[in-house]
Amino acid sequence: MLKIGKEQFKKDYIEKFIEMHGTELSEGTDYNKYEALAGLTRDYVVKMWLSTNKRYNDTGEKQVYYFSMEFLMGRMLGNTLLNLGIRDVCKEGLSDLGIDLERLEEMEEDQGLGNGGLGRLAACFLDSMASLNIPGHGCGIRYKRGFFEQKIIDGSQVEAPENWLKNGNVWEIKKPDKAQIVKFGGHVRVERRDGHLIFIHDDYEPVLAIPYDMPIVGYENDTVNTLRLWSAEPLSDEFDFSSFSRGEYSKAIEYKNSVEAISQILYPDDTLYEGKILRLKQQYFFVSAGLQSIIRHFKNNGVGIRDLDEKMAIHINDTHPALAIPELMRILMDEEGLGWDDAWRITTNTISYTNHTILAEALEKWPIDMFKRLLPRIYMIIEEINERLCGQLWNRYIGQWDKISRMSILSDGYVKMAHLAIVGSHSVNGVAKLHTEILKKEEMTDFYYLYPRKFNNKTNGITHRRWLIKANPQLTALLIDTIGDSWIKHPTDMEKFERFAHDRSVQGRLYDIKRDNKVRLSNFIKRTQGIDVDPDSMFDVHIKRIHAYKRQTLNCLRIMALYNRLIENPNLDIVPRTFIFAGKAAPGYYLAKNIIELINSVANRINNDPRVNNIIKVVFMENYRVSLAEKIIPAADLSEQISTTTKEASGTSNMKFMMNGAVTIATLDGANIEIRDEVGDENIIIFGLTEREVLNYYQTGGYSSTSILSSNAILKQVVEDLMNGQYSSDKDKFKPIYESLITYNDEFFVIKDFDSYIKAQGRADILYRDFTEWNKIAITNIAHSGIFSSDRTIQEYATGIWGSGYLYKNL
Ligand code: 26V
Repeated sequence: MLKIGKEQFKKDYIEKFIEMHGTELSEGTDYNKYEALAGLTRDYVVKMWLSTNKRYNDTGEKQVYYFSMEFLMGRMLGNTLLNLGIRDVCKEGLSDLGIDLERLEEMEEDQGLGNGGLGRLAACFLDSMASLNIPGHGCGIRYKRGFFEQKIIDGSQVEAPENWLKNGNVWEIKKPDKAQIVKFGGHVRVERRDGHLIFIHDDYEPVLAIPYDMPIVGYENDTVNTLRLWSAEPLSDEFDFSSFSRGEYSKAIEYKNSVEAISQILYPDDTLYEGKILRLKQQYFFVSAGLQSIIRHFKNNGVGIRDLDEKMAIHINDTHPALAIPELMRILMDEEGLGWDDAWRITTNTISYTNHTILAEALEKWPIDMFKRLLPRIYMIIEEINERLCGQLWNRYIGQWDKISRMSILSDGYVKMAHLAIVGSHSVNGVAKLHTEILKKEEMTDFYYLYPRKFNNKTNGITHRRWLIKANPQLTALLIDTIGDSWIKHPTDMEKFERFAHDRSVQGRLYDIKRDNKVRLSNFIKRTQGIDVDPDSMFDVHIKRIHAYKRQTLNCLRIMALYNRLIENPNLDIVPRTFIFAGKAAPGYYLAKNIIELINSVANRINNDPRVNNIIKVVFMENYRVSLAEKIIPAADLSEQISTTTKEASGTSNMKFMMNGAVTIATLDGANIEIRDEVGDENIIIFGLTEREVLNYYQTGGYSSTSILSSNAILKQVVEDLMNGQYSSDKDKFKPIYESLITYNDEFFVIKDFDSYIKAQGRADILYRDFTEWNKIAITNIAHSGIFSSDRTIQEYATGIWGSGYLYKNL
């Protein structure tokens, strides 16, 4: 454990400041002060980092590598200090120097190298692996431009380029000596040498992959793991690469630009698959660089190539890094000289795969022509994997050609990445019980029958260190005061808090904490959005990517309905509410952008209507990101988790909200089901179609949104309001939404679930008025949230999939 007293810290800090900036502390800006604190923190971390690596080399423990196209880390400083166990000391020391720690923490740019749930999950997992002493490291891409910055201009989303590296990044260390070369394009020649076939890759375009390492500090345990992000650079001129054309200036520039493009941008899409060659390049780039560096590391440490599967576990976060399978085969065969069977054994023993969505439009498949041209050797290996798979299927499913072609990795002119991932790994998991069942019974059922033992569930989790201890210090203090602090290392100990569910004084303290958080958020909303909101109203929060299946439309329609009711009856007895939305739409997702416009139009209308604006308010908060979520979630009363049942694989904000004492209004989808199972029906508000009903509609039809509309006057009115100029002088403005509901028969059952949603919101109103009941529910939710710590999830991965970590060794 790092032991640093306040006086020592102050001395170190002042010295660091002067060393970095060459001026006195008193002359520094807040940003300078942040840089010095972050730089000092890094110095503290570095020694531990080295000794952790030394320990891993000495013990020879199995190492886990988490490959992901996205890591949504957010800010690093606060959580690193917290995990080092010195955040309080720093806070006091800085305060002696007249500096506010939180103000410095606010100076840090979010590291937003991800779209949403999948990227944030990767970040929570890194924190949990380090905190559980599991040797687990991240491998990804150092995008120069993270997720775009969202601006709302005249109610519409406008995307601005993001530039998180503009002031440098104190957390990373560039490691040019560990660079790797990744080869694209060219041709593969086969030669026979000493009775073996060897594959020679000519005329390829070489790309230099440079790693940047970031320390991932475990919670008070002296462990520092590594997040290694790769950046693409052209090979420098000194390099002699005969097979690649040089000398021509314009070609050289073209080469430089095409290489640099690889780590330039994060694709801002989290559902729609697009066959963009740059994305395929990105995937192979980081997978190849990562695997080469891992294998080089083990070889340098004397690990025999045939023992690799005992020394490493490679996890692929969705199919995006699935090229790890053929790439590992290539390295083992072409570079290390193993035969197919040995290489295959090692590869499949090493690799495991998580699926994060069943949305068909998100399933990756690459046009074979494109694939072959970009990755000729990798394609050959995939062809061989597929040959062997199909051979197996022919023997097993004699004459069932349809089934065999359905399951093939190569079919209809495409490489199907999910099939590759399933075939080439030893474990396939879903991210919540329902999701895993749907994978087994519906989406991947053919493969489930072929490999029943590969399939398993690992319900998602979130790190309670960031999402509770860091984000909600007052609630943390209340927990420690009432039940002690054992839950920090053993989050399920939070159950002890349930004893206080009916304790009036604890209820009162919880209420006060929530109110303080709401006041803070209200001030922030005033400062950033210029809107006055009432901290005594219910904060009803819907924050996540904007997507039709997440049904921000459903939420918006009920606000429109409520508005109509209030206009009709200004004395309507309802709980005053502040409706808070935030989320980004993919730049090319027209409908999602239209939903943002609708929310903003409704906000504009309601917030400026004196007949209602002291009862309800609507706020769309700009530029949703990790640091904003950390401000909003602790202030939420009601958590909106209203996706179309079967569509949300898990959800993770649902867990963050419950842990912060919000009450959930939800469909029985994703992990909402497990939350319900934990807290009981009386402590959650459930509505909407069941899984069966939804699947029935999808499979057998029979749904008609218009026929429901004709029997519900309130709903009919709000749907008309979309098109009658009520919310825009341009009557066609919300036509995309209208058409999705009516013309295209409401794919996500917004119309169907409307009535049951309104009733559920009525129940929320009744509960909220009952102070004791509401706070009892909040306490119960907090008490049962420990199981949703990503520590539990990671423990399950370690023992059930990776065969790594302390608990595994002691089984
Ligand atoms: C998918 C795709 C599809 C093709 C092109 C680009 C691209 C980029 C990212 C993704 C990932 C989308 C999947 C995702 O984020 N799923 C979410 O994963 C969360 C963590 O498991 C889970 O809680 C959410 O329910 C799920 O939507």
